[in-house]
Amino acid sequence: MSELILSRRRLLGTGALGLSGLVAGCDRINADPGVRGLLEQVGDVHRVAQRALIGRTALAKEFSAADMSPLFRANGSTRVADPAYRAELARGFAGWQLQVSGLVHNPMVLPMAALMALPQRTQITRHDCVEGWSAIGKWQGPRLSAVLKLAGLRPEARYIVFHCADLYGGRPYYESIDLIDAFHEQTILAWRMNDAPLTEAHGAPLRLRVERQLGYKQAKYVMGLEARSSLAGLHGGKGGYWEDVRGYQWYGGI
Ligand SMILES: Nc1nc2c(c(=O)[nH]1)N[C@H]1C(S)=C(S)[C@@H](COP(=O)(O)O)O[C@H]1N2
Ligand SMILES: [Mo]
Repeated sequence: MSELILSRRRLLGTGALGLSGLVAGCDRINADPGVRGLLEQVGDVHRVAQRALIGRTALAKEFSAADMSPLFRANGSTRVADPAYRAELARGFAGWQLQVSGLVHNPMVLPMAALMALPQRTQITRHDCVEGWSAIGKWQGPRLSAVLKLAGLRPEARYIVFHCADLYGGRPYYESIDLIDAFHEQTILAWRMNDAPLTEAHGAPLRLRVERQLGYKQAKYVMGLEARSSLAGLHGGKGGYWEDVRGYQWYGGI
C-alpha cells in the first residue's frame, strides 16, 4: 500500500500534500482530464496488486439452474484408448481407484464410494475455453481439500498434479495447480455433471473443477493426484499439457 501511495505521489507530483491532502483534493484533481487518466492507470495497478494479494480466494460466479447451457460441448479428448480405462468404463468404474501419491504423509487409493461418501459440493459455473466458447454447467463432487486433508500434505508440497488417463496428440494429458487453488472453496473433484454421472466425453469417472481458471486446467479422466515441491522434471516441465506443447499460461486465471 505504501508503495502505491508513493507511486501516486510520484505520478501526481503531490509530494508536499500528504495523503489526507491528496484525498481532500481528490474531487478537484479528478476534474482535470489529464490527471483523471493518471488516476485510472493507478487504479489498474491497484486492481492487479489486489488480485495478486487477496483475490485468489474469491469465489467464481455461481449461476442458477435456469442459466445452465442446453448443450455443453465436449472438447479435447472425448474418448480414452487405454485398455485398462476401457475395461473399467465397461463395468461402471467398479474397480477404479484414485491414487493419491507424492509428498503426502498417507499415500492412498480411494474408490469412487469413498469420494462419494465425503461431503459434497454442488456448483453451477461457467467454463471458458481459450478456443472461444463458454458453457454453464452443474458440477458435484468432494472438495479437493477434503482429499488432501485425508492424505496429509508434507510441508514441502507446493503443487498438486493431476495425472489423466488419455493421450492427446500421443502425449499424456496432465495438469497442475498451486495450493491456493487446491484449497479453494470451489475446487472439487467432480464425478457428476448436470445431475448425472460424468460421461466419457466429459471426463468420467472424475475430473477437476478449478473454477477461477480456464478450460484447459479442468483435467478430465483424473486417475491420480500427486503432491510435488516442483514441476521440473515432469513431462515438459511447464506443469501441464498445453503449457508444455503450446506455451499456454500455467496460471490460466479468469
Ligand atoms: N484429460 C484431459 N483433460 C482435458 C482436456 C483433454 O484433452 N484431456 N481438454 C481440456 C480443455 S482444452 C477443455 S476446454 C476442457 C473441456 O471439457 P469438456 O470436454 O467437459 O467440455 O477439458 C480440459 N481437460
Ligand atoms: Mo479448452
